[in-house]
Amino acid sequence: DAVFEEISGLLQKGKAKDIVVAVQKALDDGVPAGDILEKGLISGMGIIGGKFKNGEVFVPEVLVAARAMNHASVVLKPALAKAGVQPVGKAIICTVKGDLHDIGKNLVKMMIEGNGIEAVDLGVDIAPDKVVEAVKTSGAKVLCLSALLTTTMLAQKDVIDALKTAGLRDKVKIMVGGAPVTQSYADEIGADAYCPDAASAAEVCRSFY
Ligand code: B1M
Repeated sequence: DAVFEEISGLLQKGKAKDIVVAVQKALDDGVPAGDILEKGLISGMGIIGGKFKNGEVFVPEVLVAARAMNHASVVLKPALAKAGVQPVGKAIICTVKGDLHDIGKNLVKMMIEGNGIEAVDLGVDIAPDKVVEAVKTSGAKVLCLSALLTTTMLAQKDVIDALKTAGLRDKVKIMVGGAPVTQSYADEIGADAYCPDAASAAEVCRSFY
């Protein structure tokens, strides 16, 4: 589809201003927000990821693409959110210690908010003790942990262990996600759920309320 190819191309080139215009136009033309996200933005970011891996592009190109992604997401947010949903509760979300990737986390945040859950976003590179503190004080029933590196996915386990040590493991349902994470890894570290994408994360999160 030409519209998705255009959006994917603008993302790969990191054209933040142009992509905002293109995404808004697609929405105005009635293209579903979920399709713009999956077939345009996430698909474009996947292409950049492949080129990054092969050494065809470098960190600066990936950063401008990430910036374009964040700009485009802001335009999509109202369309992804279900109109007039009242918050039913809170969920904590963060990217784990050592990891700075925040695009997936931000998408999950947008989608859970769209499903009527208030997101307590701790940010990126969050140490286990910060998460423990948030579980203690926020009153959130769900905790979402994002990790994009094979090295930092191990920090998801550190968070679960820290919560056990603090006697708070049963206070929250723990959901894990991010590109290297799998169902079997989630089972191994004792998470309550693994979510491969933001849409399923929102569904699963909602099911805990
Ligand atoms: Co990085 N990076 N990066 N990077 N980067 C990857 C992850 C990599 C796979 C690229 C590659 O080599 N092909 C590779 C990891 C290799 C590995 O560990 N096996 C990698 C590397 C190596 C690195 C650095 C080490 C590079 C370096 O400096 N030499 C460095 C590490 C920095 C750090 O974190 N300490 C680094 C840096 C960066 C940038 C800063 C340049 C930038 C991040 C900018 C930002 O986030 N603000 C960046 C980017 C953009 C990527 C790629 C290209 C794209 C990631 C992304 O945003 N995808 C990525 C390659 C790739 O994934 N193909 C790559 C789009 C996003 C929507 O998908 O995050 O998977 P994703 O989220 C999905 C699902 O996973 C799920 O839902 C989302 C939407 O459907 N999900 C969850 C995510 N979190 C969830 C949490 C949940 C549930 C679902 O909770 C319940």
